[in-house]
Amino acid sequence: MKINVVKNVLEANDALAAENREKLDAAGVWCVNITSAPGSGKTSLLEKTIPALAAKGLASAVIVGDLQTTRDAERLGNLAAQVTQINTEGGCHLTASQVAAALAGLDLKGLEYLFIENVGNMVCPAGFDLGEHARVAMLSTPEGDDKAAKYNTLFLPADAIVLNKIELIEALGYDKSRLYDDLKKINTAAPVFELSCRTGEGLETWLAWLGAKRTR
Ligand SMILES: Nc1nc2c(ncn2[C@@H]2O[C@H](COP(=O)(O)OP(=O)(O)O)[C@@H](O)[C@H]2O)c(=O)[nH]1
Ligand SMILES: [Mg+2]
Repeated sequence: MKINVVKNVLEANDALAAENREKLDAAGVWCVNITSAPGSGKTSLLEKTIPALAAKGLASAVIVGDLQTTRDAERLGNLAAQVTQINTEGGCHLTASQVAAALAGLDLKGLEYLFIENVGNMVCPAGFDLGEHARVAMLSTPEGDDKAAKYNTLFLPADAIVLNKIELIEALGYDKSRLYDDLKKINTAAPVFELSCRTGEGLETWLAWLGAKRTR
């Protein structure tokens, strides 16, 4: 008799994440999981990204994770084709099973992109595959230029890194060379997008990356 043993929580999560990815692949939906500290600008980035994609005829859905409230879903409700809010009620990251439940409630037909805004946290989301095709780790200048080094597990598996609030760089004395020096030791494959959701600077390059990756 063959006995299957699920070794740990992460293994069970990974199996469900693979199912999520298969479902998204079958529907032709490309999924991006955005992680950062609270306040880096994840929702702001989606507020800019989703209408820009819609203007190119590309429809997006969002799954947004927070401990409580539907505030981010309300911010994105009029912009995205579909929005689902997951309240983790204390959980510090989303899991593949929560995303599977959210996917069951989404109509994937006609969607090109699914964005997952993970719970604001630089530690817990790192180990949990949700079934995404790309993982985006976000930083913002007010957090300080040492955060990639301190929270390296978030940046190790990232397919892209976003540095937001770039228009504040001088006022804050943010030293970009410290970030890039740290990233040389953590992740040299991921492109870094310096942008500002406030001024719009740098958003075109980010949008071009989203378009090119999805097509591939
Ligand atoms: N100055 C500045 N503020 C920003 C920028 N992007 C977002 N914010 C502000 O940062 C705060 C947190 O943004 P939010 O999108 O809610 O972050 P989230 O918690 O990561 O989803 C809000 O007050 C935003 O208006 C930016 O590029 N520049
Ligand atoms: Mg948010």
